Amino acid sequence: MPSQPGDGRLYIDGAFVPAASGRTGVVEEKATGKPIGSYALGSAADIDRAVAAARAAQPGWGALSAPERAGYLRAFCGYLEAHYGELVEQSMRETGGVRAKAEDEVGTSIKQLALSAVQVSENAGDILPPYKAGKLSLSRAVPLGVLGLITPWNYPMNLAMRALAPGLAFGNTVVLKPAELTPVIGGQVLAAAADHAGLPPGVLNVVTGDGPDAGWPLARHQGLDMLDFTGSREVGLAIDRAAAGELRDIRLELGGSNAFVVLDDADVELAANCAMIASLEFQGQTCISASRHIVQRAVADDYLDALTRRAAALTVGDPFDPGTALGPLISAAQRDRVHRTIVEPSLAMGARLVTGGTYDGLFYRPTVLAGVTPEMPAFREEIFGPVIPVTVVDTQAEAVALTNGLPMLMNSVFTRDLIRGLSVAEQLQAGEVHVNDAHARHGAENQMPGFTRRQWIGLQRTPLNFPDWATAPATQES
Ligand code: TXE
Repeated sequence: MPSQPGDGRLYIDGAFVPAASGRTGVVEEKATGKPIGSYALGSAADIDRAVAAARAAQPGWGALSAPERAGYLRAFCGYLEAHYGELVEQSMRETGGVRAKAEDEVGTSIKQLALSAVQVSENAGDILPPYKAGKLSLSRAVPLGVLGLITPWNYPMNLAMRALAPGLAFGNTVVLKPAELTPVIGGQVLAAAADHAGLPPGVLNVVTGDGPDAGWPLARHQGLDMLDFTGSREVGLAIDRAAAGELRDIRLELGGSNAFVVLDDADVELAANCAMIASLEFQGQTCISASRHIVQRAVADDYLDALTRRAAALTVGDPFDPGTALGPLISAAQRDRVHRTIVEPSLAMGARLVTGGTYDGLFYRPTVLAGVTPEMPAFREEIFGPVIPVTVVDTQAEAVALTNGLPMLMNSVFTRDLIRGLSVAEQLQAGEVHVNDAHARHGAENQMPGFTRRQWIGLQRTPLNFPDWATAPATQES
């Protein structure tokens, strides 16, 4: 039976079905709190059926020829392209992000699918060097089998797609459990696209529901060949601990406290401009957000001034208003986490509020905190909100040591000397470092996981082409 995204059904074995519990939850527009749909509250029984369907479908899907699988992926992609405008607006309502953020999310998902449709025929295997006379040695790439995906609410479609698309391309089948705050754009839409594209039953299954009732049974399911989880450290660690000793293939992308390092020869206006993207894009609710700004004393006052002029000028409000730079936070729980467990305790420990620090409902003003020290939560925690904590250091070596003292995903370094920037980048223990740039998406983070660890360094030589936030605060770079 066909389905409309938002109608509260699961997608299992090629059919749109109610949850075994018969229960549904309400999908809300984040800026207004208005109900905009429903989602099924799946549980262990639904997960069991979905994994069984994916298991049954996998041998047939894995045995298809590369052009056949590519054809399905192109049809899947075609559905997203045909519904691009609606999907962007669905993402804006469900996540609270402004249009540029939603376009980035849906656009990146489309590109990922297009890329995977080509990757279908890559990496098929190798002919190995001959080690024994008279023998031809081959390596043949084979699918892992059934993948379980648990995804978060911040970039719901894109973070599902970066595993879903290459996973399907290489002959795996999938059970997806999207975040309960964004079940339509992160799950039901993908089920509708798969159904429309005519994917064989069981190749993609979508079980919506909350973390403990639907996520945990999927994370622990012994019928999976690989689990891919993107979300909080707490849940990721619980999954990791529970799986210890099981020799299961688990891939976790958790949070971190990313650093934004401003050295004493930096162009502070450029750095402050980039900081608006790095720390405030999507209200700071991005795993690669700059969560702590580490600044050398010689430029600290100028940097703080440049930051504050920009942050204070930004408009917070309805994401559909083109003048809005920051929409609402995702939930009251997230707002309380930012305000009560990060901003307030840091102020009590001696940080100075330079701008912001107030909210109206889910709308949180861009906030700059000065005098932040490494013991404060504003320095230690992944903030996941529109807060810029500034910590002053005397030397470059101190900046590097402080940065490396906490887990992180991505850092930025600002200096007029590119060789110095490269040298500092090499000393930072992050998966990705940008010199004189915000967390520019050069696509590395959306590539398939490989079998080697890679560090990405971006050297920005030419002027950046996004607006100067001092004069054009109303638009947001995607
Ligand atoms: O994450 P959760 P939350 C960080 C960020 C944020 C914090 C909390 O710091 O403030 O996490 O966000 C599912 N077993 N990131 O509470 O709970 C859940 O249903 C199995 C960083 O929303 O980890 C959802 O699908 N699954 C991150 C997914 O896990 C469980 C993005 C993520 O939710 C589960 C999001 C359980 N017991 C938050 N409990 C990033 N790296 O981008 C929940 N889930």
